[in-house]
Amino acid sequence: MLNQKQKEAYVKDGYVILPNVISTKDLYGMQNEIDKWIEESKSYQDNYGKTKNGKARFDLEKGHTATQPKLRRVANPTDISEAFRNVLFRGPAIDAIVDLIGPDIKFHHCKLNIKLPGMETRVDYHQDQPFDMHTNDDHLTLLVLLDDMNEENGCLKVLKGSHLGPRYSHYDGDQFVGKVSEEIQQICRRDSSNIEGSAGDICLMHTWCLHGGKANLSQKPRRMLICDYTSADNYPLMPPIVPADETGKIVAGKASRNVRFREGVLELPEHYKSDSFFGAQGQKGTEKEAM
Ligand SMILES: O=C(O)CCC(=O)C(=O)O
Repeated sequence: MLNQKQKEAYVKDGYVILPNVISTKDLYGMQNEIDKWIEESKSYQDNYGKTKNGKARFDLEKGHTATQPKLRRVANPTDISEAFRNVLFRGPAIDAIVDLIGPDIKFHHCKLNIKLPGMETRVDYHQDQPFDMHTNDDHLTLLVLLDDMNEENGCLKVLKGSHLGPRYSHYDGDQFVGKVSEEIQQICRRDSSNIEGSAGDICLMHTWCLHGGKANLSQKPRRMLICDYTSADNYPLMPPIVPADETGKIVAGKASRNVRFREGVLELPEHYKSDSFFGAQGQKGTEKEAM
């Protein structure tokens, strides 16, 4: 599905944007689910809904009300929606992933990030694998744009080439904070590239790419689906922080009983207490015991 130039861009830059991959039908299916979830969130004051590890599935930004709903994250929408399973377990996005880390592909977990007008949620710069360490680096994050996305509505920003190293600590002293140090944040804020595009585009990003995003300062929503996949012979070194009902599901090719290792020393994360990683990064939500 990817041409040679697109494959080379992924190897060199650590990410590649592919336009118009998700069908209008699939896009509407997911957007309709989100509209329903936002409507439903109006009857809650605190995070709600249970996931496999007991944390809340629906994570609300501080200040959420029925008149101004601030649903900022849904953990593993594939657990509760066929519309999301349709896009993340089969179809063109999976074909594209096969081209980069295939032929055998395993689903790890997914989440939906929602930045509605008036919300303050931002994402501090981080790499993805430090949240879910694995035995090798054939591991990528699929980003599905559910709205047109640009600088104004809080697009994702990626530091080109950062997947080539170093692997940064995501600790501050003894505490796992899910982001890199302020010194590296500053470099990222200065030098990162915008991931901009239209609803239905996808971006495939290497697990060690530094990335983050500002708050939505526009009047347009910015909804983005995020999903982690690995090659089948890449094994997690710890239980997932955001476990899905189908973590480990083979979505292309076949399972492998071989484990492929890389050399090196890795720093394991701590399972944070908050319902989502925004709490670990220091952005409090509505949950009673936010970190
Ligand atoms: O929503 C964004 O802008 C970035 C998302 C992200 O990097 C994450 O949630 O890990």
